[in-house]
Parts: sequence; C-alpha cells; structure tokens
Amino acid sequence: MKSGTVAVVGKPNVGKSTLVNVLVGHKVSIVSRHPATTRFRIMGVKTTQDYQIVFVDTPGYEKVRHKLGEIMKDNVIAAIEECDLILAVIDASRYDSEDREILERIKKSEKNVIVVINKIDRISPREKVLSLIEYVNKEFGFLEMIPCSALKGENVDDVEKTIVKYLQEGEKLFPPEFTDSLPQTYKISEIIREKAFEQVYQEVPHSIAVEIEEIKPGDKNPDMMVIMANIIVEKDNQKRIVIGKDGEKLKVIGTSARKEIELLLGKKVYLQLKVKTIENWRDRPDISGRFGYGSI
Ligand SMILES: Nc1nc2c(ncn2[C@@H]2O[C@H](COP(=O)(O)OP(=O)(O)OP(=O)(O)O)[C@@H](O)[C@H]2O)c(=O)[nH]1
Ligand SMILES: [Mg+2]
Repeated sequence: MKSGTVAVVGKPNVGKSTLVNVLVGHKVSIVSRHPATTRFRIMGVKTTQDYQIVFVDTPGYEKVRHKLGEIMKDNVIAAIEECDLILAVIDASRYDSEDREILERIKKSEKNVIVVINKIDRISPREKVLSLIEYVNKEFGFLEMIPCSALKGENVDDVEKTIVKYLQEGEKLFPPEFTDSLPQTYKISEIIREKAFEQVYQEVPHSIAVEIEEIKPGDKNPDMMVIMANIIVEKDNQKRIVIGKDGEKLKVIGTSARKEIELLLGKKVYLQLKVKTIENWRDRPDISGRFGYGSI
C-alpha cells in the first residue's frame, strides 16, 4: 500500500480545483470562471486497493491585497511545507512571470514536484505544448511534467499514475470511504457562494461570503431540510445588486443552489436566503473566521 499527501498549487484560475475534483471523482471544491475562487485548503481523498492519495487543493497563489488574502497565502505555504509531494499546476495558454514566482517558491521547498500543464485542449497545434514543457524544464528541472486537460479528462489518468509512482509505502491516512474533509455546512455554504459568484461576479467580485444560520428538518415534513443562510457583502450597494430588481437575482441564486444542495443531501430542501452587509469583512479576521476562512 502506498499513501501520501499532495498539495495542488498554482496561480489563480489555472484549474487546480477542477483537477482535484476529477482526480477524487466527485466535487470537493467549487470551480468558477473567475480567479481566486478557492479560499482555503480543501482536502479530497482518493482510495484504491493499492494506494491512497490525499489531495490538498489550495487558493491561487497571488499578491496579497487584504487580510483574507494573507490568510489564503499562509494556507498555500503551509500546504507546500506539510505535503509529501507537490502538484504545480500551470495553464498551458497562460504561462507567465506569476507562474515563475510560484515555481521558484516551490523549488525552495526541496520537495518532489510534478508540474501539470493544464488546459491543453486550448492549444493548437498541440506541438506548442512541447515547447512550453522544454522551456519550463530548462528553467526549473522538476521531476516530471505532464500535459493534461482537467476539464475534458484528457491524460488525467497519467497525472494519477505519476503521483502514485512518487508516493511512499505507507498505511492509509483515512478510512477508505472518506472522500473529503469538509463539514456539510461548509459544503452547503460553498454551493451558495458558487451560485452567487455565477450571478454577480462582475459587480461584486470577491466581497461575498456565505454564513449558514440554521439547518433543521422541516416542522411539518421532517424529510425536508430547512436551511437559513445569509449572503454577506461589504457594502449596501452590493446588497442591492445581489438581491436584484424585485428580488430576481437572489431568486436565481437560491433556485440553483437549492437544486445542488438537494443532490448533496439526497433530500428536498427549503432554502431561505437573506443578504446582509458587514463592512470590510475581508479585513476583519474575527468576522472572516466565522465563515471558515481561518485554517481547517
Ligand atoms: N479549457 C479548459 N478550461 C479548464 C480546464 N480546467 C479548468 N478549466 C476552467 O478554468 C476555470 C478555473 O477553474 P478552477 O478549477 O476554479 O481553477 P482554480 O485554479 O481552482 O482557481 P482558484 O481557486 O481561483 O485559484 C473554470 O472555468 C474551469 O472550468 C481545462 O483543462 N481546459
Ligand atoms: Mg480553486
């Protein structure tokens, strides 16, 4: 039996969470078109007869702009330092100095590193990927470089095989049925955040957090779950945007979140969403800690 922890690290939006989700085989981490979606370390576990891989998905590594950003960056560094192996993800169509900075930081850790060149489905002709591999290899000389497309599932099995190649012999770290580290309430809040993000990203980029106030079986119908949650924003004008004209936006967010939460819980759900303003919550660790953005 082989086992170990793998930190998945890279610039925002390169596809780290998408890759972790396909490798684990279900949705562990929310994904979006927009950078800085993942906010702290998220663990997903893949267990087979022969091995167990514990993936640690991390927030995109980038310049710190607020207190929450600092916590996010600390989480990436802790993941790098604590893991057995690093999966450094880059976007085949967007390799730049930010990637280089991260790769340099990773190199310093002296860990085994596999570089995943993701989004190759965007590259044509495919030979272009080869020159990127050659270039990065010359610069850093990491153990392995694997091109793949997490979105299309292309070559993802190769990524998995290569990880297993570098895992040490060891016992399972978690029971085989364990697939992720997240409490149910956190998953529910992340689903709501993902749907809100889809609707209002342009206007309210990163000021959204979600707080679950209550989850309980329905009074009349105990098979149904009643969930009360607050969408937190930083300013009153953002609150108006999230609610939308005649409550339209909030309704769309609520409906799509409810459907996915029903799938997660395997039950009917009554979801009540409210929108609240808490000024500058991202700069207030007392507040952001409440939404689970400390460390886990
Ligand atoms: N074309 C293409 N798009 C991809 C691929 N993998 C991920 N994406 C898309 O890239 C976007 C970002 O994906 P995420 O998985 O959220 O990226 P991330 O690296 O976790 O981003 P942060 O959490 O913000 O750091 C989403 O729109 C994905 O659908 C891929 O292989 N090909
Ligand atoms: Mg992510």
